[in-house]
Amino acid sequence: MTAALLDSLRAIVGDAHVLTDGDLSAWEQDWRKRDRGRALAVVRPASTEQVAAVVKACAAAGVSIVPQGGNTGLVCGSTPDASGRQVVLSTKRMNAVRAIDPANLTITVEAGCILQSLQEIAEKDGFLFPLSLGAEGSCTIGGNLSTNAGGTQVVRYGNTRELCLGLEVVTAEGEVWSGLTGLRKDNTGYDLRDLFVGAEGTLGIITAATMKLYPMPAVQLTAWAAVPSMEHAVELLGLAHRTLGAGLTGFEVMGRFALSLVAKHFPQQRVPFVTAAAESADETPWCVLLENSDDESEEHARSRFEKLLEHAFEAGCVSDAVIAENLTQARALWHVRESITLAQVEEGLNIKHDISIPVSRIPEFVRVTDALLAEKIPGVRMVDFGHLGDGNLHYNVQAPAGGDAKAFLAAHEEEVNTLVFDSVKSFDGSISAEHGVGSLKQHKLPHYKSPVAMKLMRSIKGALDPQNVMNPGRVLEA
Ligand code: FAD
Ligand code: 2HG
Ligand code: ZN
Repeated sequence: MTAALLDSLRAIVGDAHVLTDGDLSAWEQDWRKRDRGRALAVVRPASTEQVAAVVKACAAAGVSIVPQGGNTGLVCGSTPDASGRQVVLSTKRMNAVRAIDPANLTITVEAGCILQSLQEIAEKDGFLFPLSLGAEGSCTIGGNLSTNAGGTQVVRYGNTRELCLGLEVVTAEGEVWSGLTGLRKDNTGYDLRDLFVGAEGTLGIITAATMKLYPMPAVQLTAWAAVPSMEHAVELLGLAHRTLGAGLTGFEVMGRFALSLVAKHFPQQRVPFVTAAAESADETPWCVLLENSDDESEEHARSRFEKLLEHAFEAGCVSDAVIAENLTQARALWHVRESITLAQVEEGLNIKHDISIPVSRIPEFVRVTDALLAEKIPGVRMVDFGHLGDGNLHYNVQAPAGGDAKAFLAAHEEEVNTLVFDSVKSFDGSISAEHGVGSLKQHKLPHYKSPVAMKLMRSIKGALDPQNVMNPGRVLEA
């Protein structure tokens, strides 16, 4: 049976694109190296028709499929399980731009298009594609859509879902749904597009998408501010909304310890207001990175930014600040922010919580949850940072200094997760703001979503994928 399936797959995509031997770790191992599965084969189709044929062949053989884009997901959703019975379907060869419609402000691309390529193609035509995240050099638009990725410009442009107008999808039965309409208005029944966005490959395979473009702002300025407390960071956010209006396109918060890890592991980077030791009480507990996009001129943008920071100093919610003088400085500041995840990798295994809470309640959440954790596991180190403008914190827990991180995770991961997620629930938050559920959190979901929500989700899965071919064990239990 397996040999017959492999023969069919080779006939569909060509021998060279069905990988079964050699080092398959790039497809079998997740980005954080938390999970190493084993694939029956890695299949690399080049067209929607090939994807449909692969799905039909796998479904007929009773073999499940794990769709994979850039494999940068952080919740173990894009790698196979250990059974050796799953096919990884990589979309990487499907990366063409199908169309740009400048009047409609849309671009239609295939699912395997790398996010950074999409940004660059849009920019060449004078447009902005505003999705932006640390993994943009390797993640794909299909993966972004399937996780409904967030990133650093959500405060102005929304998540990937808000940027998507249409999809082409291969269903779990191997049929092609062509929904690449590019329409901004279409009230003709259930929104199929929105079912597939954020489904993490459990309902079908996204093969192409029509995405929104925006006019490129005349100028983008970046500022970095030291703030005395999380309360002050929230106050600064309110001021920024009022002063910059729609010009506020980024508002990131970073804790002192998170930044100290960047200073420690990447000493060539200059981290404003924080040192690698991060021990001095003189060092700011939090920093904020702000981005101001302006359609008039640099002068206009700068004067609005200065006005905002002046008000913030007067109100006591900023203790120090710098505005980047040029693009190189702005990029260096963003690079520090985007390096926190990598600095955490250097520091050792950690427990990630990608949570959202109403912005107004974040300071209290951090205070209460920090205290609960410190009481339960003395010495744990909090790596807090994230998209404060969206109420999204990466509330990550690093093992106590000098300890064995692997042993720490084995002993404490489940209790730390339960403590943090219970606290999130008590603040009316979500246990996954932007990374998704994958296989890492699927067992937690029924505890934090209502029974009715879980029943509806299972009904949708059952209706669209009755054979459970698509990414089983992700989002919902297998
Ligand atoms: P993959 O990892 O390959 O897959 C992710 C999920 O989507 C899997 O469940 C997979 O089965 C499914 N999938 C992939 N392609 C398809 C398809 N064509 N059809 C159906 N299902 C599919 N995420 C954020 O939201 N915001 C951030 O700021 C952010 N920053 C990051 C920074 C770093 C350094 C890293 C490593 C990750 C970051 N991420 C962030 C997480 C990750 O980059 C995103 O989840 C991204 O959207 C995943 O895209 P991908 O192509 O790598 O998808
Ligand atoms: C980010 O915002 C990403 O940089 C990754 O979502 C978060 O590493 C993390 O926990
Ligand atoms: Zn994030």
